Amino acid sequence: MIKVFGLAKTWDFPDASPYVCKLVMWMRLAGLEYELSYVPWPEMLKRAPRKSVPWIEDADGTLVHDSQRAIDYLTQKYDIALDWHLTPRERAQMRAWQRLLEDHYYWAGLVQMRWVEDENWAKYKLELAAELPPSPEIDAFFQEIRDYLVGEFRGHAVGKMTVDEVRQVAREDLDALETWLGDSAFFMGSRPTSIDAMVYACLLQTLATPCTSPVVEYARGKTALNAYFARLRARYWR
Ligand SMILES: N[C@@H](CCC(=O)N[C@@H](CS)C(=O)NCC(=O)O)C(=O)O
Repeated sequence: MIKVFGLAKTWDFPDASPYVCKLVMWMRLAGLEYELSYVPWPEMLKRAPRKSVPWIEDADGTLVHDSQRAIDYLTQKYDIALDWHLTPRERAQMRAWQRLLEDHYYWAGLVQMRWVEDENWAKYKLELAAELPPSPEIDAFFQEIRDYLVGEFRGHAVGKMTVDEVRQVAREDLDALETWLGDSAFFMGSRPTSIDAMVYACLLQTLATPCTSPVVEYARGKTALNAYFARLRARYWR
């Protein structure tokens, strides 16, 4: 059995991290059996090979860190055919969408909302710390993690913008996703491919969040994205 390691079940998400949600959705798309285990903060920092989630442990003990490296490894090892039909140009498009979602939307759409905005951070922290005994040490630890994440956000290009500017670029990402998807059943056409895993993870953490944000409201108004999300959820998640 392949083991996937994440942080914590959060709200209606299999994990707090969209990268873990991506990996478990990919395992479902690929038809691979897996077991999801949680290694919450602060334990995660000691156990994760690169101090971040996800990582996997294959049946033979091989450890692979990073959602995409894990997907590439599993695709090769288990001969996964999800993307076989794609042309080199389509693979290049898929790579560009992956980068938009992971290196831009993650920060603009999700990190600002959950880690930077005070009201949403209060909700998120309660969820992240739900399994831990409340104590001043735990509070101090989460303050440290928040400072670290907000520092990373500020060091990233979008973190130099105002709150409203960041929301605007997140909305632009959603516009691009909606336009690209159009009336396709899946993100690259009529069949599921690897990129559906990250599109699904980002939509899950945007549409199904209890956080309040104009970006969430905007996403909930996107017809094609909502229909796509509901379709994937019904087919692969329930
Ligand atoms: N490129 C990595 C990104 C992983 C990542 O940023 N994980 C976050 C959670 S969403 C994390 O573990 N952050 C902890 C940290 O940066 O200390 C992947 O695809 O796995």
